[in-house]
Amino acid sequence: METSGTLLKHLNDKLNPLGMEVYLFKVSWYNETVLPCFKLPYADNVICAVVLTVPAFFESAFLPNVGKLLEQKQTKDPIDQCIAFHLNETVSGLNVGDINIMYDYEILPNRRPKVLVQTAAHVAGAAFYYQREHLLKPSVKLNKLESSSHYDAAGDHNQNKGHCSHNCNAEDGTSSLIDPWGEKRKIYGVCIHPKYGGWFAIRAVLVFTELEDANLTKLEPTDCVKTRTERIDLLDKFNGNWKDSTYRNVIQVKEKYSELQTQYFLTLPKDRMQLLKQIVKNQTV
Ligand code: B12
Repeated sequence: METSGTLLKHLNDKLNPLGMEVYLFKVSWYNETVLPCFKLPYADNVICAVVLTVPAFFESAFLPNVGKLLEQKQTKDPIDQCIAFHLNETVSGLNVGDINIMYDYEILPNRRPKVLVQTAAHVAGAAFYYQREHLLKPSVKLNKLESSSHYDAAGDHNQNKGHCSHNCNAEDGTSSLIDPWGEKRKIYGVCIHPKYGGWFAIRAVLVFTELEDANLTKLEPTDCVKTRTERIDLLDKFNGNWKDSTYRNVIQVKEKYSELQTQYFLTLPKDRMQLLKQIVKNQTV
């Protein structure tokens, strides 16, 4: 039977060379953070892994297999198919019992996401999840009672819970209660990776349902967008102009998506097959 340490090593040994990163967390860390309607139905010490794809994924794992993917004539999105293939292959043969793999795009019959991958990335220490609440003061510690979650316990959208009662001041001297977007506008949060800024995606959460570790060490996410001004800028860019990708560059990054990868993701899903056929044609000349 694997321990959480040997499991993490196995996952990263297999997935790092493919441009994927893995971070572990306990169910309790996630469940303590989200509203009841999003909780995962597992015991507190059950081990989970959050899986990211970083810029190298496209060239290391995806492009080399595009030819094969096209031959299979699947209806599933080719990137999703590629990720599922590698995750299944990576966990096959592990002696850990039942594994529940939940992908970022999976939605429950009640139309809620199966798992909130940004929260998972934050609690696992993979990438800091910046939300509207982080403007209240620098490095504010959120907790579920103070945060403005978008659903209440019954799962309804709730946009009026965003006010923190603290009268804390931001580092630039302005009142923490001033929210630049006003009460009504919905502002989505975004995770920033310390090495890749916004040039990554959070693809899946694996639940190792029979593996428990009460002593798993908690890795804190790196807070790399520190000031209120930078955080406003980040959320403005993510919510206003995400298509221009400037939100991804809010910190100095070590590596970003190649031109081809950027072109691929900016292509409408319905036109991606055509682009892939062109890529395969170019690979063979
Ligand atoms: C539905 C969805 C959308 C919807 C709605 C967005 C939303 N955030 O609600 C729409 C279609 C608008 C959308 C758009 C985009 N999306 Co989108 N989307 C999702 C999806 C599938 C679910 C998000 C969701 O419904 N959340 C529900 C709400 C309630 O969650 P929440 O706001 O985080 O609230 C929870 C937290 O606040 C937590 N909480 C409470 N207190 C505290 C305290 C702490 C410290 C923490 C950590 C958490 C926490 O509890 C709350 C729940 O109870 C996720 C993937 C996933 N499965 O998570 C991708 C995801 C959020 N999208 C993503 C992206 C990139 C985009 C787009 C740029 C398009 C794209 N794919 O390229 C645009 C940009 C947004 C925009 N400007 O419009 C990325 C974000 C990556 C990142 N770096 O953060 C994700 C994670 C997908 C991925 N594979 O990486 N998206």
